[in-house]
Formats: sequence, structure tokens, C-alpha cells
Amino acid sequence: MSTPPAKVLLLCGSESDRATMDKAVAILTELGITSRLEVASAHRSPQRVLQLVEEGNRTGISVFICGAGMAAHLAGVVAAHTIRPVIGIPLPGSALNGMDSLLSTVQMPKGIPVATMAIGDHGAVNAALLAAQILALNDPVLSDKLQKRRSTAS
Ligand code: RP5
Repeated sequence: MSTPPAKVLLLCGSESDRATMDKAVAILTELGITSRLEVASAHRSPQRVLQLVEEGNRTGISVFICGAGMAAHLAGVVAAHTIRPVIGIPLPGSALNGMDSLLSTVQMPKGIPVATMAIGDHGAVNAALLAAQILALNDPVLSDKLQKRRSTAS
């Protein structure tokens, strides 16, 4: 039996970002949403980023989630190459504790939107939940799961 194709593609700029991104993957998995996480940097491997977004557009990725730190251009670059929703997670760890990545991710010029979450782990969890909410618009079973999760959340 073949694995179902991923609905959400998660990208992060470095291996050092993986632990935070895994928090988003865990929520998607809990909700039964297929996903794939890849490390690709807007600065250090720009061609790989482009290739992954183009492949995602072709293979039916519905939502992109991008986490990056410092001068965090990853979400913006991904958004430049797709009209699917792009969710950005600003990551901490720099001398500026994520304020740099927050501003780099959120301050997109008009025409190329990125839905920017909170810095760090909270942002990762919310990125997964927002992706799920987008997918739930056309998926009543997922919508029920989200409703139940919200009503039992502490
Ligand atoms: C960004 O620079 C990455 O997203 C990471 O958060 C930050 C530091 O990267 P490493 O030096 O850990 O590879 O591109």
C-alpha cells in the first residue's frame, strides 16, 4: 500500500530548527493530516527551496509552513512561488531572541501574504492548527476533530 501524498509541506532553514518544527508535525499527525518536513534555507540553499515549492505546487500541497530564524526570509520566498496559503513561524535563538525573525517574516509587502505566527514553539503549534483549520473548510471530519480538540483544550 502506498503512502498518501502530503497535504502540508513544512520547511525550515536549518537542522537547528527541527525540534520546534517537530511540534507542528506532532499536531498535524495527531489530526491525521499527512505532512512532510524538509530543511532548506532561503539563503544557503535557495535552489532547493524553489525546487521543493514547485514540487509542492505540482503534487497538491495545500498549505506551506515555514520556520526560520535570524533574517528569516524563508516564508516570504516560498510565498513568492505559490498561491497556496503560507504560514510563517519566526524562530528564536539569535542575539535578538526572535524579534529579527518575527519582523522579517511578518513585514511582507502587499500582494504576497504570509500568515505569521508567534515566535517559537507556540507559533509552531498554532501554525499546525491554522493549517488544519484551512484544510477543515473542505473536510467535515477534520472540522469535528478540531472542534473536539478546542473544547477539551486546557
Ligand atoms: C536560519 O538561521 C535558520 O532558520 C536558523 O534558525 C538560523 C541559524 O541557522 P544555523 O546556524 O543553526 O544553521 O537560516
